[in-house]
Amino acid sequence: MNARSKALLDRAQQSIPGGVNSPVRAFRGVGGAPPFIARGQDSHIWDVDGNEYVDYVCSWGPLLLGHRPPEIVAALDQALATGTSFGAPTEREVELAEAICAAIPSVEMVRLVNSGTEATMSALRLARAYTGRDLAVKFEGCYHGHVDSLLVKAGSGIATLGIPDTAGVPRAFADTTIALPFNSPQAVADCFERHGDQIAAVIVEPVVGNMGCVPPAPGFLETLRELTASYGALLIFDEVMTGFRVAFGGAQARYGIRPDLTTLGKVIGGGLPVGAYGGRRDVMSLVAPAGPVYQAGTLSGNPLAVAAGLAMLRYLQAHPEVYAQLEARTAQLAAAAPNGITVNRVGSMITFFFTPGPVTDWESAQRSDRARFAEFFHWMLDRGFYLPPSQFEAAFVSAAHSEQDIERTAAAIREFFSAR
Ligand code: KE4
Repeated sequence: MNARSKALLDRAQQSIPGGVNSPVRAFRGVGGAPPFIARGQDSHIWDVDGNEYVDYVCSWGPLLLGHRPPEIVAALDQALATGTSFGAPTEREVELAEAICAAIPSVEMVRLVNSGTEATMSALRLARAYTGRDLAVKFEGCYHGHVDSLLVKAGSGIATLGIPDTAGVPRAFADTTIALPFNSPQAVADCFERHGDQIAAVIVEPVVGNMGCVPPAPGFLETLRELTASYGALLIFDEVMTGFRVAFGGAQARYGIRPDLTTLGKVIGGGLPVGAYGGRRDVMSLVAPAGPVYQAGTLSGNPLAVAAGLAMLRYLQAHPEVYAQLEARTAQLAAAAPNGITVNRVGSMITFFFTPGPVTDWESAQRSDRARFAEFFHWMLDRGFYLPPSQFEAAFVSAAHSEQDIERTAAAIREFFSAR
């Protein structure tokens, strides 16, 4: 029953494009109308019609501790008591910057922004300034936010909607980006042989979440590190999704790679709008007002988002056991899938691809049966399990997901496949 959601969608579409403030929320990838959410608590959300769900979207990654964890709610209450925004430096921003730098050794300096898109846009501008070069290399199926020049063969909502390459991006911008197959070291080597002296940076999701979850093949990240170093390009790890999720130090800690720049978001905001970019001190020192690379933001480092982010990072630092729990519970979900379904998982990021697989890049991800995924999605939704509404997205498990949540979800997954 979702009469109120349906009515709200009709109403929303009069004043908001598609009725949503981010395309993937519109369920275009799975059909049907999205439930409008009324509230969340721990691992559950309730829609405006009173339906309850176990939430595996978790706001697309930020809610590593689930909805309204007490530590973050308390930090927000405390911050609210002293103001919401000053547009001036505050001590807590320094504490969050220091916490990020302490957690991720490659990040010697960091700048807070308001979204992952701002982070990747700024990191790319910085890399171009530092190298004096224009070209960027990205990978098909990876999504780095809606940065004009990076909306080339992108993943996430672009892949979900099947938009070849978004309208409104001038050819000249798109031509500064080279898109290569993920997990293809030879393609990268050939590209550097041809364009190496013009490449400012390689930007990569070290564990892809935006074509669905696709781990790096052994040696792939190492190849990116070696080639960028040898040709004088910068390696940017886009850890907006993986940062503090696949490990406290992010994917770079998990795979032992030291990028030149790292972009962050999601978890470091604890559910409020925060992004960040950081890395080598000699590179970051070019950022205004210390250097000539301009980047700014009215609400960058705002007290509420920083308070939530700081509470999140401090909790994770004090409770490292969270990561073992996330691994174990997400592995239980993975085990529920039958043969013929490819389950890719890294930590608490997981995707059920409806293809025998393996799924190692965008081409193999696209072989998935989207109609079958949509059927699975709605079968699960009708039974109270809220998965990402797209074959090309990662699902997320939080520390709030209980053994019972996981067991019930796994049972539903097994029942779906046993019945068809
Ligand atoms: P935002 O601008 O949405 O905060 O971050 C952009 C971004 C950058 N880099 C990576 C690796 C990302 O995953 C994202 C955003 N992720 C999507 C989920 N696939 C956000 C969900 C949405 O677009 O509504």
